[in-house]
Amino acid sequence: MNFDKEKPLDIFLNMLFERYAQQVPAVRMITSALISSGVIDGQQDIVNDHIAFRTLGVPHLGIASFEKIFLHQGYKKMDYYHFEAKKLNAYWYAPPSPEYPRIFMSELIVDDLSEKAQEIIHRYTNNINQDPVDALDLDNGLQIGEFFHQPLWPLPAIEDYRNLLEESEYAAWVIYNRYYLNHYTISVHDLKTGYNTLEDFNCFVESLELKLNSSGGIIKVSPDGLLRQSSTVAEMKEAIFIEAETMPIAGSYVEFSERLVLPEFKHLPPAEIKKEHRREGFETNNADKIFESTYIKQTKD
Ligand code: OOG
Ligand code: NI
Repeated sequence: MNFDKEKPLDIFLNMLFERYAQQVPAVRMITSALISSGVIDGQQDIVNDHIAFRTLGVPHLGIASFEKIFLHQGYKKMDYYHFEAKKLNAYWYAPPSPEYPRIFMSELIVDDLSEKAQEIIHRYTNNINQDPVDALDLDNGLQIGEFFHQPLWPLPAIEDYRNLLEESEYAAWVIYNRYYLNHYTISVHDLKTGYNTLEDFNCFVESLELKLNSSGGIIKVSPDGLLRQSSTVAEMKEAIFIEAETMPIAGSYVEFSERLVLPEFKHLPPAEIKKEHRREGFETNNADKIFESTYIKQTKD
């Protein structure tokens, strides 16, 4: 990531990344190991395939609110994805120019949860009676950066967190972590030989003693075979709830993606392959499993 520091998008993406790198040890571990292995000179040499956010589908919040931030920066809304069992909707957004990451934005369909879970969520969000994004100056990168890290609802009670966790691990994650960056994604096909396939990259990550998400297999592959993804399991962090109660909860994680060259561009010499010659977008079945990087089944051991 080598951003022109003047643009609001550069400013808030850097703010998001800085906090994420501070909070998620795997981020710096992987970057440092790539540097000491001579693969890259620094973070700026890693191509960020996409970043992801999670939201709650309640009035004034959710995708309809959150996407305004990115649409204003020139992002284009692309395909829709639905996750029946997890009760989620998602879209991906194409960046205004190729040096910026794609965005994967999902939302919990709160109306589909039990009465009890809805009651818990609404207790936290009921005071929000207008879209908080409408109050932002979307040309002010610093203000947007602060918005991502500023709580929109009170710190949860531990029993509310536990109750949500039982029904929707996604709901529990958002009630605590809010709009923190959920993950960034290292584009492995942009690295050098020995690191530029997901098989090789996963070996390297495992050599750092980081655990990979095994839901649906370590490497998630789209039906066309061209989008391949893996991710670390979110590290558990001791979280502080109201009344100073604590409990370890899932934070954020790191993803790795390999986008293969589309059949119609297979004839191009490797040096001429650009982003637009590779598989675009996302894949419902891959994403469905990647969500589980913060789920207990993956984080428990
Ligand atoms: C997003 C999971 C999906 C992808 O690349 O398909 C995803 C999340 O965990 O919020 O990142
Ligand atoms: Ni992702």
